[in-house]
Amino acid sequence: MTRMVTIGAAQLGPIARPDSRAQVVARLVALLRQAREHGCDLVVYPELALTTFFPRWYFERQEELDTYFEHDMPGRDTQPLFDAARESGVGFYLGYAELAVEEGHTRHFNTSILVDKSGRIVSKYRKIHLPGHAEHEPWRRFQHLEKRYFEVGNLGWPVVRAFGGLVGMAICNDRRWPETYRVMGLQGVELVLIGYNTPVHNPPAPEHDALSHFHNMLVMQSGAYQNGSWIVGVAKAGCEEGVDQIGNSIVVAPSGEIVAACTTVGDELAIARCDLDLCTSYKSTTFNFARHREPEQYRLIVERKGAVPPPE
Ligand code: CDT
Repeated sequence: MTRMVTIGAAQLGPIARPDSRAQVVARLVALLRQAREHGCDLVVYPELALTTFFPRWYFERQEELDTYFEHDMPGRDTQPLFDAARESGVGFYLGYAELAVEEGHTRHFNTSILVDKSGRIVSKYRKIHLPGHAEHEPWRRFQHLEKRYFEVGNLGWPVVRAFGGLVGMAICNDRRWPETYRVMGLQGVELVLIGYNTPVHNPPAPEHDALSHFHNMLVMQSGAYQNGSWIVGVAKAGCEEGVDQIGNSIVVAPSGEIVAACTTVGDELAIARCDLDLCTSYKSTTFNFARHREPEQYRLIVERKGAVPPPE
């Protein structure tokens, strides 16, 4: 038996600061329609896919910052994407900046949603691993103020039944952390969707710049293999407002192999036919968690604070 899901990694090229939501949504709809022509069930867009990557600037006025956030999803400008999904029978993952009101408090999250083929939101995730810094650091060529502009996500890593399998989501920096995949792996995840915006240049560690593609592939290939899951990682790429961002959007099989990849740094669709049943081969053998994980040992080792016991 096979459970095939055809997935389009819908990479975006740069979004300029003055670009309207309507302009960006038109690009997303064009990619979704292209995906439908190629028989896709699902398209995956990047992190913060509706605007330029605004945490690269320091905003003094909250009202100006809030213009980058969505109050409603779908809202007036994003409704055409939901309509296109329903008309085409193609679901999507979308990253965006969410302004939510919870228990009377206004809250800001870096969020992704999963929308099914009928245009209905079936899952929501709020980014947990926020990179960067909270204070303005003028020495940087560009800022990375995610720790200032967003709160840590409060929804955990939900894994839901959708597209014939168990689907989870993560956002950008989350992909560098093994906990992201393992928390979903422990829920049996078969497909992890990840959008990202990764500058080539990392101001606090420029010595890593030449390795940015390698690290991108390393973390997603490891996460896929070690949890027996498909992973789709999709970039906002290219030179956006003077900052070069990596592309390198990929689809990774549970074997850890890359089966599809974008080759440009513009709007581009890379397509893979993903057999979710391939996960079983890994989840039932090498990574049979019930059989081979040793959580009690991990707990004991952490309690000893990682100290190696003295030799007898
Ligand atoms: N958006 C985001 O999370 N970007 C970070 C930059 C970190 S610099 C190594 C990322 O992990 O790609």
